[in-house]
Amino acid sequence: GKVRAPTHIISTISDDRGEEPCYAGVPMSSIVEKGYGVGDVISLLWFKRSLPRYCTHFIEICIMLCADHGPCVSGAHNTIVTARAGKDLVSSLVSGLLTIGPRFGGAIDDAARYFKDAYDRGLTPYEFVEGMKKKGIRVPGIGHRIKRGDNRDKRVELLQRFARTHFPSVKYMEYAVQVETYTLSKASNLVLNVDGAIGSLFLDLLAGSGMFTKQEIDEIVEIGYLNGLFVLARSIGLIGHTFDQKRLKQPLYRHPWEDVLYTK
Ligand code: Q5B
Repeated sequence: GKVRAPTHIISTISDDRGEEPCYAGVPMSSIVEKGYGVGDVISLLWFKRSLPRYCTHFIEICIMLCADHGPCVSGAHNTIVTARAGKDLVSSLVSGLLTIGPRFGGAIDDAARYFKDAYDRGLTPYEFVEGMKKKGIRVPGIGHRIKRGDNRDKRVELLQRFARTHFPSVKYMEYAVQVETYTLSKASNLVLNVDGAIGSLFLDLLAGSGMFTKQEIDEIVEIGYLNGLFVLARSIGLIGHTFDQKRLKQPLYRHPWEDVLYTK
């Protein structure tokens, strides 16, 4: 029989060889005719399956809520400075994206990892938080520069409200809320932030939807899919900031001397 020459690439998520492209086996015409949204496309290309509507709606809410958070956050600041240096769209976008990491926007995967491990091991919030402190690790998903116990993040409330209404179970989110109650008793800045809310709620989506095996959930958490939600979402805002600066014909940015402490 015919022997297939070894290939250099294996791909399992999309195929463009037929009459129309397919995402995880679903032809483009079905995606359009069935009125799929971006949440469905993410489900197909990231998770390789169609997810129930409440899950794709949740994904879309995450994207909308994280699309931008004003010009002062790290990502937007970098993008604005780069656009004002006369750089092109892609350069301005990636300079903002490169700030996404453990402190800014990129704590979703670690929040999911640590909340899952602590909940599954039955740790009390006290044992979890104090255990992290002993290891010198900040609790991912907790803490915010401007949000406080008496000035909560509306995005977190919106995500929680949606999940409480539509998810079969919100056990990981409720655990994260208990952790927040404990951390807020220590300091008012230690709120559950948007990364922590998405991280814990995505665990609930994975565990409660019945669409993933335990092994698949462990793999998703281990590989770290969830920061991708923030990266994708914030790209929308960073592109907007680039256009805004170009539209406003803003000159080269130079930071004011008065705002620098020059010291030896
Ligand atoms: N402390 C976020 O810190 C921030 C602690 C903690 C234990 C913690 C910090 C943190 C974990 C990473 C995380 C996502 C760096 C944040 C986001 C998207 C965004 C952004 C926007 C958007 C803020 C003061 C005292 C110190 C610390 C202690 C702080 N966090 N202890 N666990 N997690 N969080 N990142 O205000 O005793 O004085 O030494 O790393 O989840 O990025 O809008 O801006 O949409 O764009 O700089 O929302 O919380 O506070 O560093 O001065 O700490 O609190 O040890 O204690 P800050 P610091 P002490 S959402």
